Formats: sequence, C-alpha cells, structure tokens
Amino acid sequence: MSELTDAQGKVHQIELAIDFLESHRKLAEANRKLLDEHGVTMIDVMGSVGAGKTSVVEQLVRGLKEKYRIVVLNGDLVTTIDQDRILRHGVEAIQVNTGKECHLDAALVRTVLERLDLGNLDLVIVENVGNLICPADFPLGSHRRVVVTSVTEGPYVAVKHPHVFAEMDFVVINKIDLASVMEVDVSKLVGDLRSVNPRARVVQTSCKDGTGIPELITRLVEEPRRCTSSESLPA
Ligand SMILES: Nc1nc2c(ncn2[C@@H]2O[C@H](COP(=O)(O)OP(=O)(O)OP(=O)(O)O)[C@@H](O)[C@H]2O)c(=O)[nH]1
Ligand SMILES: [Mg+2]
Repeated sequence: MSELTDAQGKVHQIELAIDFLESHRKLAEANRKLLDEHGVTMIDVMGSVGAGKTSVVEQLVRGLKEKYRIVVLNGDLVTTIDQDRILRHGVEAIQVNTGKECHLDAALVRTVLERLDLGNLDLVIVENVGNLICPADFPLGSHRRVVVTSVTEGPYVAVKHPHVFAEMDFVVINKIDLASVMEVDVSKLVGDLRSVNPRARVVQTSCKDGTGIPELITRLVEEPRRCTSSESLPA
C-alpha cells in the first residue's frame, strides 16, 4: 500500500500492485477484443525452463498447419533458438525478446498483433518466457491458457506452484516417457493438479513418441471455442 498526497493535502491510499495488474488486465481484454473481431484464437503456452514448451508448440504446428493459418510468437530473454525451430516447419514465427523480463505482457503482445495481418490468420500460439511464476499474473488476452509441466520437474510441482496451475485452462504433463526413470507417480501428480484446479483439462504427452498429441490437438484447438480462462472474466 502506498500513499499519494494531492494538492489539497488529502492523503489517498494506493494499492499499486492491484492497479498495475488491473491495467494489464484491461490491455489483455483489448487484445481479446481485437482477436475476436478477426476470428483469431490465441493460445498462451507457459511453463518452466525446459519443460517442453517449444516441443509441444512444434507438435501443435505439425498437426495443425495444413488446416489453420498459424503464427507463433516465441518469448525468450535473448536468443532466437525457439523461433528458428518453428520456422523449420514452414510456419511464420516472431521472436519476442524480453531482455531481463520474466514474462510477456499484453502491451508487448499488442505491438506484435498490430503488425500481423489478422484477417489472414486463424491461430496465434504464444510461447511465454520459461518460468512457473510471473507469466500467470500477466494475461495476454488469449482464449486458452496452457501450462506445460514435465515429469523431470519432480513429483511436487503442482503443490509447490499452486498459483500458476490454478490459473490455467489446460495442463500438459509432458515427458511422460521419462516418468518411470524419474520415479514420478503421474496419477498422484494428476490428483495434486485436480485439487489445485478441478476445472483444468489435463493431458499427458510425450513429444518424443507422440503420446497424447492428437488428444491435445483435439481438446485444445478443435473443440468448440469456450472461454474458460480467468482472462475472460473482468475482475
Ligand atoms: N524425453 C523427452 N524429452 C523431451 C520431451 N519434450 C521435450 N523434450 C526435450 O526437453 C528439452 C527441452 O525442450 P524444449 O521444447 O526446448 O523446452 P522449452 O520449455 O521450450 O525450453 P525453454 O524455451 O528453454 O524454456 C529438449 O532437449 C527436448 O528434446 C518429451 O516429451 N520427452
Ligand atoms: Mg522454448
């Protein structure tokens, strides 16, 4: 809580954090409106460093590029490595480097959306900057919020990071092929996720052998659009 004293000497209490997040929420709503005007669906993919976000996005692009016009936005601190991986699939990809910022935000995404020919697009897939904390607080205006977690993050990720999982429409448990070697009980992990967020859809995937990818594509993209994310509800 901060204080602001006006010209008449009256003191006003200011909740800076709430104002700050609220202003981002308004920008996110404006992005959603712009996307809806053009019939474009945006998916925000979050998750830890190395969880498999780009791998999952590559799988989505592979499965969807013949049917949908797609642009991928790759959020990262400094490199274009992820953009290069997407470009290899023959799909447009835009790298958004944030420098030291740990998340993308709605204003940054807006500047990209305004440069795109939205009338000739169906799907914008955003790979957010890798971490499990900041991106959850900064809605972008997406229609789906997805977190990719992986069994290599250990068995306690859902209980240790409840905030991000509580905010999501979809949770992808990736690297399922490594579950036994990591000694992670996936059904226990699913139970933990359900207790944090009973409404999220949980899909188990392996980007190595393709397990769960068709299910993810169907549920994430091809089921009728339903705005379940907290972004769809103005605070
Ligand atoms: N075994 C296995 N490895 C995977 C799977 N998915 C991704 N990987 C590997 O995990 C590593 C990280 O994958 P990325 O897709 O780059 O992960 P990311 O979340 O985009 O990483 P950052 O963008 O750096 O945060 C790579 O070596 C992938 O080959 C999977 O399902 N199974
Ligand atoms: Mg990546």
